[in-house]
Amino acid sequence: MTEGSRKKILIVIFTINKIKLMQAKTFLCLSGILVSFYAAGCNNNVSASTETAETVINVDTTKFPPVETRNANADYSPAFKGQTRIAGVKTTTAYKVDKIAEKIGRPWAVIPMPDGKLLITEKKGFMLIHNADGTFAKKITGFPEVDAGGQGGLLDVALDPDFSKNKMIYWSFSEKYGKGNLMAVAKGRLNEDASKVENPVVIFRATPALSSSLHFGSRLIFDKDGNLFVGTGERSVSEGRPQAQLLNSGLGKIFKITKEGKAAPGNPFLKDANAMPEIYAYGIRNAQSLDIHPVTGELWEAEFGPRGGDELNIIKAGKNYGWPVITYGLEYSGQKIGAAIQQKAGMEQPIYYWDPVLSPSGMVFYKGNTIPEWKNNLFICGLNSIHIARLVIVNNKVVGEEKLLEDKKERFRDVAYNNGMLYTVTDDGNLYRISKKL
Ligand SMILES: [Ca+2]
Repeated sequence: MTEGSRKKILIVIFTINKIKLMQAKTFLCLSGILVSFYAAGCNNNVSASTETAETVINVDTTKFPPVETRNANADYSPAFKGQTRIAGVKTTTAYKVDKIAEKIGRPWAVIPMPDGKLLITEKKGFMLIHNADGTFAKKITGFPEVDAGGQGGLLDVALDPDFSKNKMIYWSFSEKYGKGNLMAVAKGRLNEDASKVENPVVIFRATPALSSSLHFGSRLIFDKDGNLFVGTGERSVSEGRPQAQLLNSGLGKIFKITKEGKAAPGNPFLKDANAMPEIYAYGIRNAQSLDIHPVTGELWEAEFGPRGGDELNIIKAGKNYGWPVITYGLEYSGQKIGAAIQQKAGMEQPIYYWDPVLSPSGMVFYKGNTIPEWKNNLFICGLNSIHIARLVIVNNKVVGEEKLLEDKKERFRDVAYNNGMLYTVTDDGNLYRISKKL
């Protein structure tokens, strides 16, 4: 962001605070004009003008240095200013962090249910329901066997958009298959007392199977049309890595499938006879973070880089996200990867990257207004980095970064939003609630 555009933002904030006193109808009319004014003065392309003015209220991106102060692993330069090590921000609204459950094993995912309870997956192959206050409610069994070990197990879960009526749930897991294993997606119906999943059936497999306990991805998220986005990895073995670039392989991809596991209508490679029709985007290393932006409706993804080069991407149909051809990271040995290039025509740039790494696991947009400065901010769990990254985003660019919950010194595995609060689960088996201090 340029200095000039920052000033314009501040003018917009000031004006909006003043006009909050006006009648709602007048406010709506004026804010449209103000947003247009801001958009016109900004160097960035504005794809979602309604996002802009609201997002930056109370966020001052001029006070603090970048939160990352360590040396980078690679000596690569970003493709554009602000692609890494953005200015630091600090939340000014008072909030509290409560540990509301502990000793819940190895949780991998947490999502809210329509009644406010939390559905938590457990890597070993079952799920738990906890009440909103953290107390244990149910253990759900009946899932097909998982190939546990390493990064494998029962991984993500998503509720059917019509869950209240049909009680269908979808989950991803590592499955023994052929001579190896792979990431599979299954669905089943939660029974009446929510203790068992009925009629589980695998609807999709990210073939081919390889022998590896790593890089299964995965995340699941429904789009507004009721199709399911699925992110997976390239299995972190030499045989799998180059397949991230191959459209006839299910490794290192983002898929879009129907509730039956078929290619979603409109998928970008439906007419390519050599491509898996379920592929939505490719060139992915290991996607463990997906969410849909609450204003733009676009799919956002975070993925693990190797040593350095963790990425935040906006996933668009048919696009190539570059792995392993372009990357801001190095091999774990310190060697350069491939031709050691970071940009290439026809390959998408991450909108943000980390070196040293964040190790991004689950992520979620803060979709409410309870903590106003967090509205539409992105919260990403860090594993090795033992914090939750808060990213302030304006016009699809990261403009501020904050480290949250550093004092817990835990590996954050997944984070969910519900009713103005965030819930996060850790590898130590703790469930935390982050809420506004009243
Ligand atoms: Ca990439």
